[in-house]
Amino acid sequence: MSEIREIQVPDIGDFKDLPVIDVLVKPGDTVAFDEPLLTLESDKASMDVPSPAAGTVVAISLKVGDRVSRGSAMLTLQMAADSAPVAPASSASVSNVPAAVLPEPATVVAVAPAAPVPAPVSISPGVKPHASPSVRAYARKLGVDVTRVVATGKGGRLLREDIECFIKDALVRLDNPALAPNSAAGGLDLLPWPNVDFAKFGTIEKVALSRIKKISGANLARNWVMIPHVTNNEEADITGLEAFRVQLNQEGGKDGIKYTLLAFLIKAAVATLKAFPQFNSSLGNEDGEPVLVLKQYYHIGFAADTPNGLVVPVIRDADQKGIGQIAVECGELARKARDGKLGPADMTGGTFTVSSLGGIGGTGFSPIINAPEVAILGVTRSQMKPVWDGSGFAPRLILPMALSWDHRVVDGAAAARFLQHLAALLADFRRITL
Ligand code: CAO
Repeated sequence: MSEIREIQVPDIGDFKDLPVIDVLVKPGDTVAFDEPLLTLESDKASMDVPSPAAGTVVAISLKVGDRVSRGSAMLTLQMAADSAPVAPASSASVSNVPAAVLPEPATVVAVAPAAPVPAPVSISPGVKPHASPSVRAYARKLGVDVTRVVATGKGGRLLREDIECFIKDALVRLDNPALAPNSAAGGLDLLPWPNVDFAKFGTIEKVALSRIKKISGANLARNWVMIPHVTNNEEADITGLEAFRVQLNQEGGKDGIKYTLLAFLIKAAVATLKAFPQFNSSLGNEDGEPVLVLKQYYHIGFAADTPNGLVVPVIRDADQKGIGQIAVECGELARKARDGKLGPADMTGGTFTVSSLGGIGGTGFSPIINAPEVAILGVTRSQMKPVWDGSGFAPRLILPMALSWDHRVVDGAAAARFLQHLAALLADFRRITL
């Protein structure tokens, strides 16, 4: 018989004694890895606590209204036979499961191919979504009609942050007539999303979106609609860099580090951001006036593909780290991302993002900016190409690069110079020391 384990509240940042506002499972329910088990509420947000493993709920250890902190017992779970162990097995039949760390909702990935991204959730006008009493009270207090709010919680439940998103969105629309519906200034007076019964046309299967996909979908849709994106393309000759990287890896070295192209890209991006500070900024607001917040730190996010969706872990202070250390940290963070173990601190504070599809393929794409950043670099697979050197064609390894940037902050000439600078660094990495 499979093992029964006690599941505890994971790392919830600095929060303590948070009230349980909803218990989403009951004894006998089967749960999948990452499926929300209960909802906690802080003064700032409500958060779903995901299951760290797949299995069947044996017993619930708490009820709505109880207060919990990291390590509080939530429930006991009979582990699914094929469930990956979430903790070193204890000799007892009931053991503690250490915290899987909750990703911070607002900072989960905001990059994707540039094809229009359908919102992963929908509003049914006039239909009241399921919401806890405290969320309803919160909506009433702020005068929000819950039937107009996009619910992103499990099973279409309305969360406190859905109300906040709705209000922020309304405020932005007030400030920006072009986004207001029915605006004389040409607003986004969109048709409702088509509600099609696909089963009429053939066999279908419905699959629930992962929590990460729901959150990232909402972020992507907002970023795509609200940021005036432009994408510039450039090619970098990385023949010498790739030879150097391969040589470093063949030497093996005492440290056994795998030097990745991504690590070199991050280092070169930092040097380029230093030369073009407006790309390392965010749009802010000071007394109602827009301001540009230029950051003097270089925290570089990188898009990581995981079974549950895209996330963007952040390499902090990349300017102060060597390429070896960046490569090691990228490897560790990518592993944590795939295991669903990234914590809020791993994903916050990014100032610029690199999205590398090179290991997979492609000749180009337009990444969506990871707001509140103002630019993102996308790279695809490098290829040997014949390049005219003045007297003949020489085989050179060419890396396609795409830079998406926010036209409220940057303009096309600056973006072209940024990419030229980056391409020159990648073509001759010695320039990085200048
Ligand atoms: N061109 C050619 N080959 C490349 C390359 C490029 N631009 N970048 C990487 N490669 C090769 C590497 O040389 C390596 O090959 P070897 O194993 O033979 O050495 C292989 O691809 C894997 O590379 P890697 O170990 O360096 O990993 P990575 O840096 O390519 O990827 C990570 C790491 C986390 C970026 C990746 O796992 C990932 O998640 N990528 C997807 C990101 C994504 O989805 N972005 C799109 C967001 S928009 O929806």
